[in-house]
Amino acid sequence: MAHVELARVRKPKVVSVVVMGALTLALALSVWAWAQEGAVQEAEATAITVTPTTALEDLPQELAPGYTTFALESATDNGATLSLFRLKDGVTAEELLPALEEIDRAFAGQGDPVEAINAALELADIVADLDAEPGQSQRVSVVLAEGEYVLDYAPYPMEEGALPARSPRSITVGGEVQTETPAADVEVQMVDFAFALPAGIGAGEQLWRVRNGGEQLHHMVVLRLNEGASAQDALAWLETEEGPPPGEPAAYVGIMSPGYSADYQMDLTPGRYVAICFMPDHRGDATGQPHFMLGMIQEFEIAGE
Ligand SMILES: [Cu+2]
Repeated sequence: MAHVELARVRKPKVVSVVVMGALTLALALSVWAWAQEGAVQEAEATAITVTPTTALEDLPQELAPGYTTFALESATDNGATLSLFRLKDGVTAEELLPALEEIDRAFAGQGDPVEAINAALELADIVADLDAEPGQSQRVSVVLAEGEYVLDYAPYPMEEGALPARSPRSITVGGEVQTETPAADVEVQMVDFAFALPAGIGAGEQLWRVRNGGEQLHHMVVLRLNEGASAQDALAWLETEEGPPPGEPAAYVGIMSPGYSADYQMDLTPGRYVAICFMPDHRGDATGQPHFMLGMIQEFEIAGE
């Protein structure tokens, strides 16, 4: 099955997939698919759910601050992404959209992804990021601060090489905090350039709180390693893209800006896993290298029950 997944090639979503080769890209994209099974649950506190039939103009334009869940369900024949941006002071939603489209073009080979990412980050932070393969769903919970937000929904382009059709919706977050933030089972830190995962993470349903404590964008693709495979094998495979992959996609934590954290309901089986960040080095010297080349690849274990 993994080979079938890997053979599929689709256009990358926004910021997710920069300097990767085709196979790596396909792997990262197919990760979204499996992520769903482990990460999806019905939520009582879901504030916003977007499905293929959602009338985007009917989504709430105002939300209370505090713990909020966003859910994305994709169509059976086409996946989709849902990203939440918090606008910097004085920036409007109308200004953000062209910057996002510039990123799309850069990833399609018409521009410099690092420049395009940094330009967009001048306008907004990435608060949450969902990606659901065809017929799948994914959800994330975040603590919203007051401010002006843009929720951007984009079905995957139907044609190879086409750019996503973005449907941004403005949301104002303000007023009294209405919700409580639950305690997390597992806390994970992402920094430049490493993952800090606690030892002894339990199997089964676990609420992971993943924080970006670095100065660059990060995300986390989780692979379940094949018997006997290691993070070294994963790195070697990512660098060469030769032979079968050393593991299967198991979960996905979306892109987030520095200082943000997001909750994902995981449901991993006991075994050895590797966490990988594909974001390009986009600050300082901005080599554009994927973060896994700079150390952001970490093996970890899910303990038996
Ligand atoms: Cu990273």
